[in-house]
Amino acid sequence: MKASYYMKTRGNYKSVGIVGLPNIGKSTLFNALTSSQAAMAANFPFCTIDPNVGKVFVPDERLDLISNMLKTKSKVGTQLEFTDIAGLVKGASEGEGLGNKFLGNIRQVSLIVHLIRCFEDKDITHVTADLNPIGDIETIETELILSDLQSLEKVLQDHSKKKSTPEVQLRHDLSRRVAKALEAGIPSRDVEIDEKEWPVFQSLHLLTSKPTIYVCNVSESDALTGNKFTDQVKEYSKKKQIEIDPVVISAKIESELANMESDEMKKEFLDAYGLTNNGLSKVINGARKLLGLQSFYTASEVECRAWTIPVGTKARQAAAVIHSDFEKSFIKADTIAYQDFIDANGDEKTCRDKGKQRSEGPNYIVQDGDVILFKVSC
Ligand SMILES: Nc1nc2c(ncn2[C@@H]2O[C@H](COP(=O)(O)OP(=O)(O)OP(=O)(O)O)[C@@H](O)[C@H]2O)c(=O)[nH]1
Ligand SMILES: [Mg+2]
Repeated sequence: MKASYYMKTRGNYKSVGIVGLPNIGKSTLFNALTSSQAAMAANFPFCTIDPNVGKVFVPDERLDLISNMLKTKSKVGTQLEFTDIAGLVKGASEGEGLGNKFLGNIRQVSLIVHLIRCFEDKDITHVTADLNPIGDIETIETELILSDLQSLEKVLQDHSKKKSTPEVQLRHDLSRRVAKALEAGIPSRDVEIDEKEWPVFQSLHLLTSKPTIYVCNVSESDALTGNKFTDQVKEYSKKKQIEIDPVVISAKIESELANMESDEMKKEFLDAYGLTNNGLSKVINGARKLLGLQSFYTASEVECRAWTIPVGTKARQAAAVIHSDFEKSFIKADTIAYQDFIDANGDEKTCRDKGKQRSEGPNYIVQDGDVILFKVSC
């Protein structure tokens, strides 16, 4: 199985890193995502040196609907952490442009949002004279591959000094196999890894093991339709079997939207570009999907809340996300599937009467969208 399969099922989630060449709009996108001006965005390469980290609210239409139905006083969504990383350049793995430091920042994140410049603007400096999105993608991916090859070389050198045990042998063989794939230009996330090898693979902390989403930054006028550059990226992504289709956004539109206070203003602004909603939701929810995350809900007239859990989480562990004590004091999870809850207009009693509320035990595998009332002992 491919390495990213395990990434999905094990739900190893920390932070999403925005990665790309210098001066292409990474900090502009970060500011839009975090609705802030926390990151300095300016027209010169390497404007960002130290990473900016921020929490981003996950747009959640289901939570909005549940909360509207129940007319709740308070609504609390889940969050996802994003990190705005400095621009990488060719030669980064050799230390070019503070490359090793920046590559180290990528090591800390669980998923890569690879931002690609797909807008033409002579006033905004680019690393190459002509715009070449595929060349740009390959520049970044080559640096990640080279950096991983360096890491594996060290692992293999260390092994040659160690006494041979089955564990050392497994690590050695796996490292050799992954290095061979990297030498052929295949990122380690596309290498077949079996269950036994998985913990060792994870411990290698390879940059190319991270699932990736391509995000095309286009000019305002191309936000609705995309352009010839985004078509190239889409084709490339298909060829490389990237799990999530590239997202086309205008970081400029998104950052302006994020600064608007009222919903009416936002709607008017989006209408002017023929857009119906912002593109950030696709980036955020795409990242969550690739990280193998899902939500369950707690819903009452006082508060509606979404909670994040990895796919496959059992009811007892889901309860612990609300409060760590709930893991021990868990009695049962009164559960209604999302669609049943909506069909009953958010009325728990109707669900109960129709037999749509199930009393689940600790080993129940929570489903995406479940509306749950946990019973715990005090
Ligand atoms: N024309 C145009 N300019 C943009 C767009 N997105 C960002 N910019 C401009 O490009 C410049 C660089 O933007 P940043 O967000 O600082 O880019 P960055 O990728 O974070 O740059 P580094 O931190 O230096 O790697 C700024 O002047 C932005 O206003 C866009 O979609 N269109
Ligand atoms: Mg920046």
